[in-house]
Amino acid sequence: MTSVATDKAAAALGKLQAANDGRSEIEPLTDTWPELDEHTAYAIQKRLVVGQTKSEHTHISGLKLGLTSVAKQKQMSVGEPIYGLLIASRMIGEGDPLHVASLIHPKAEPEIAIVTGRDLQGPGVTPEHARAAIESASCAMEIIDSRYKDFRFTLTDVIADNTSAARHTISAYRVPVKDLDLRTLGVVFEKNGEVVTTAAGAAILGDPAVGLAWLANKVAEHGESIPAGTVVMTGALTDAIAIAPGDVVRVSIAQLGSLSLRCT
Ligand code: OOG
Ligand code: MG
Repeated sequence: MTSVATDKAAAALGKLQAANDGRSEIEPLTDTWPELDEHTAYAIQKRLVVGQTKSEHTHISGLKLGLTSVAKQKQMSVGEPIYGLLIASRMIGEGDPLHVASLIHPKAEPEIAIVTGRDLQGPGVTPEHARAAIESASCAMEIIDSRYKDFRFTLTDVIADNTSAARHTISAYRVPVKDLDLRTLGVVFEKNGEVVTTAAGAAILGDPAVGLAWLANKVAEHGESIPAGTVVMTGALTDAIAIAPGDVVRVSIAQLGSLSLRCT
């Protein structure tokens, strides 16, 4: 990074942190910094999250994929996957409510979370390697909350904003994937007892294992690997839906069970 880019990155970090702390929206970084590149955006993301984990005395608890389904890529007008970092203190325990006023404009999305059982070191990780590295899968939900006004962003904006990550909840029921084909698991997403969207595991790049392989190869570009035992949220299977106090959202996934979240 040149010193000008370093200054811009520091300013961007400050803006994102303030938006997060003050629950206030900002304009996309690229409105005034169109040359923000992917590498710099991931560097900003890392610094943002490390700063947050230090100040909140917590730690990074896993990885998340984003924009891995056609539904999400279309909804957000960004045509490629991204990854972000999960923060332990942002996890909502099963059955605990989400306090909507703690966020800016939250949306809920149904996901499959996996836990790896082997180390994955890119480059060159294939979907077959990744599939063999998935130990278990669980029903999960992510609450995204872009710090950008109206969720308007480009690829690099959303990467810098830790891919809109806000809260996540993962069922404690972990199903071994040995005899499971994640592609064919049916998904039903409900709000207040009505079905809003449906999908199948294959919505994630054809197979969540393809998403995991993409992730292993992508983090390798930043000198990182995925150690055994890593929790990975594999990305929204359908469009995200806005939530408000009083809403109850529920994800049900064949073989993996279901998970509800009450919004207060
Ligand atoms: C970006 C985050 C996308 C997913 O699962 O696709 C994401 C956004 O839509 O704001 O987490
Ligand atoms: Mg997500």
